[in-house]
Formats: sequence, C-alpha cells, structure tokens
Amino acid sequence: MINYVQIQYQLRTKLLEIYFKANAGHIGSSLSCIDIIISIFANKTAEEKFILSKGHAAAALYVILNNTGEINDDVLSTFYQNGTKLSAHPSANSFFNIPFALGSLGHGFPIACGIAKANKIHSNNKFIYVLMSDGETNEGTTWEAAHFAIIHKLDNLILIIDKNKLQGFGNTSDVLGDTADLHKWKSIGFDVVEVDGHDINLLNTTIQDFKIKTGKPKLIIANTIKGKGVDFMENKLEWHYLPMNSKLYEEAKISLNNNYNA
Ligand SMILES: Cc1ncc(C[n+]2csc(CCOP(=O)(O)OP(=O)(O)O)c2C)c(N)n1
Repeated sequence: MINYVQIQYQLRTKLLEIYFKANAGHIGSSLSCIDIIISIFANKTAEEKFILSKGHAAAALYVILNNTGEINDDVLSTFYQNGTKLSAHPSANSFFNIPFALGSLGHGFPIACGIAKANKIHSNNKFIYVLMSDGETNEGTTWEAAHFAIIHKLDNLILIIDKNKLQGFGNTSDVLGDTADLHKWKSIGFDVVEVDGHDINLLNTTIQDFKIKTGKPKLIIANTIKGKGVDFMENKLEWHYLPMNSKLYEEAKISLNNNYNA
C-alpha cells in the first residue's frame, strides 16, 4: 500500500494556488476528482489515452501533468490567462495527454468509446480511460455511447464516474434522478464496481482487477465529496462556480493542512 497523503495534499495546494491566481471557479469539481486522476496516471501506460470528459475540472489534470513533468511551472502559472495553453477547459492537442477539446459535457465518453473500438480493430492491447461527472451522465449521448460499448464488447474501456451527487445548480437526484446508479449500468451490460473515490489504493486495485477481466466494458462508480479537503467547500453547491477571495484562500490552505498533515 502506498501512502498518498502527501501527494493529495501537494496537488490540492497547487490547485488552490492556480485557482486563486486565476480568480476562477470549478474548484469543488477539481477537488472532487483529483484522487481519481492520480490513480489513472498511476495505472495507465505512457501510450494509453485518458479523457477528462468533465472538462470543467481541467485544472485537476493540469496540476497532475505538472507533477509528471509534462507541464512546467511557468506554463502552469498561465492557467486561465489570455493566450495560455491551459484554458478553463482543455484545448485539443495542447499536450500529449490532452488529445481532445473537452468541456461540452457528454462528448468525452463517446470519443473514448470510438478509441476503444479502434484499439480493438488494431489489436494493440491499449486501454482507454475516461472520467465523467455524475451530472454528465444525464446527457443523452452517454446512453448511446454506453450501448455502443456493450454491443462491441469494449472490455478495453475503463469509465470512471465521479459521483459527488451535486451538479452546477442542484443535487443530481433532483435533476434527472440517479443516472450514475450501479444497477442501471449493470443491467445494460457493464461490469460495475462502486468504491470510495478518494481512496487511491482502492481505485488502483479496482483498475488493476478490471484490466485482467474480459468481455464487458468496465465502470468504476467513485463516490466522492465535491470540494474534498477544504472543510468549508465540502458538499457545498456554491463552490461549483465561486472563485476565492484572499481571506478564503488563506482559510482554505489552513483547512487542507489540517486535513492532510494532522
Ligand atoms: C453540454 C454542457 N451543458 C452545460 C455545461 C455547463 N456546465 C459545466 S459544469 C456543469 C455541471 C456540473 O455538474 P456535474 O456534471 O455533476 O460535475 P461536477 O462538477 O459535480 O463533478 C454544467 C451544467 C457544459 N459544460 N456542457
């Protein structure tokens, strides 16, 4: 078992720093999924693709690519600025690990299904990893792509849903019901496991188990907390869109420190 606490703390600290500097929103969304992306990058090979379908959490991907050396510190500090390669939502081909423009919800998952099918045709044994948000599974394209994945037996597809139960304007359950429900996805033909989305070791073993199973597309429902790590942001709808002022930025850093360095 690897102790991930320091990396969870460091990357969250970086996230707060770039969001504060940019005066940008979507902090809650990035804090929700950063542990999942850490796990994906711990498991995927260099040639395999990852698609951040919930593109509004681009900053979470940027700090991880900064950690792996793909995005240097100077570029990271340009997040959200005019002319940057690090726009609020990922720009196509800005980096090897950012192969598509994302952020219009419901598009990344269908793209991933197409890549999985192509990988099968080429028999290249590559997996494709895709991260969606639970609100995003409301999108109709999700269900067309899901059925495509099933009929083509895309067992090289690993879909992870960041299930934090909140979306931009309310609880997901109040908007369209639970479209990230384990039984729904199982019943249409996915191999599904539900785990704690902040437990990186558990996410790792789930991905590794899935990589040796054949026949069905795979789904990890990752139960998460929107704003995870900053007490006053956790499970609070307003931290979907709010930027931090300097007082709240200082408080957020203290809260992170208490939660990860105690
Ligand atoms: C097609 C489309 N419609 C609307 C939006 C605006 N938008 C950005 S994030 C979001 C909702 C976010 O909730 P959820 O999908 O659950 O993601 P979370 O941040 O909670 O992980 C919306 C509606 C969008 N990006 N794309």
